[in-house]
Amino acid sequence: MSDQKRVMAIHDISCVGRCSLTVALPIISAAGFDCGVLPTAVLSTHTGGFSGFTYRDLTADILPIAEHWESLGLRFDALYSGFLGSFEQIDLVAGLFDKFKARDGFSLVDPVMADNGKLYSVYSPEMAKGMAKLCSHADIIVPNLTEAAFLLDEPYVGDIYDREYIFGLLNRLSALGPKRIVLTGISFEKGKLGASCYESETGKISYFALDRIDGYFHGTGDVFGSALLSALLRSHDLEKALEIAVRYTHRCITLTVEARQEIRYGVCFERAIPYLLEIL
Ligand code: PXL
Repeated sequence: MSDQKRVMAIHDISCVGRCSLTVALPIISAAGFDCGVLPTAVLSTHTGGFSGFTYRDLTADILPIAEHWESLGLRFDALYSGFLGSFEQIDLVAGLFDKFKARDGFSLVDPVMADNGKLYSVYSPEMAKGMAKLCSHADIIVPNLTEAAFLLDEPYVGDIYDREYIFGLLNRLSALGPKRIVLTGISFEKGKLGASCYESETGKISYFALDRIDGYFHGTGDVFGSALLSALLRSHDLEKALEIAVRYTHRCITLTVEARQEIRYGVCFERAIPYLLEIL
């Protein structure tokens, strides 16, 4: 057996716009892992900020692909899911976790479906219920505040919350099933932005934030998730992995602002990869 850890990234391919697989694959590969991909859909661009995008749902390919992997006896040290192409993929992806997770491996679900209080245009409220079911099969979940509200069928509170609310939210999310929860886009101090995490086994809650950079930056959830997963595979604990992911995401955003990139084309995560390798 190889001592190089193997990852399966289950996201869409948005051909242009730097999110999902065009972010996860390079980051996880650069971190030194063997990263396979299972595309859930192919879109000409992502759905945020572009109109007229094409959309090919790849649901029908998942089972045949999984059957072939099964014949190869494959197992993955981490399975990482994000944007799904259809409601039916929820059960299929849960099945992949059961079948292909290595003995000491983990599944990480980013329940990509919403931001800023709203579901993405391609998703229905049904999808939110389905995502909660997929999260119940996951070891780690990485929702933003909007997704957390949808997962729990609770109102979205916007920017108005305190530590107590976030700690309660972390607890209620872990009651869905996952042992480790990472909530992104959290701020407990004016002018800061970061993430908070909870581990049900120890009851430990952590928070790490850096200076907030004004604006909405596309694809940062995928940048964050890919860095977090890489840090966990490098055997950092959840608290340290969260800090690494916040630092890397922050650096990507800083470089994007400096490069005066058009926001809908995503963040310049490539230029911050040397920094990620330094802090990993
Ligand atoms: O980054 C999340 C994401 C992934 N895939 C597609 C998206 C989005 C967010 O808008 O549209 C297709």
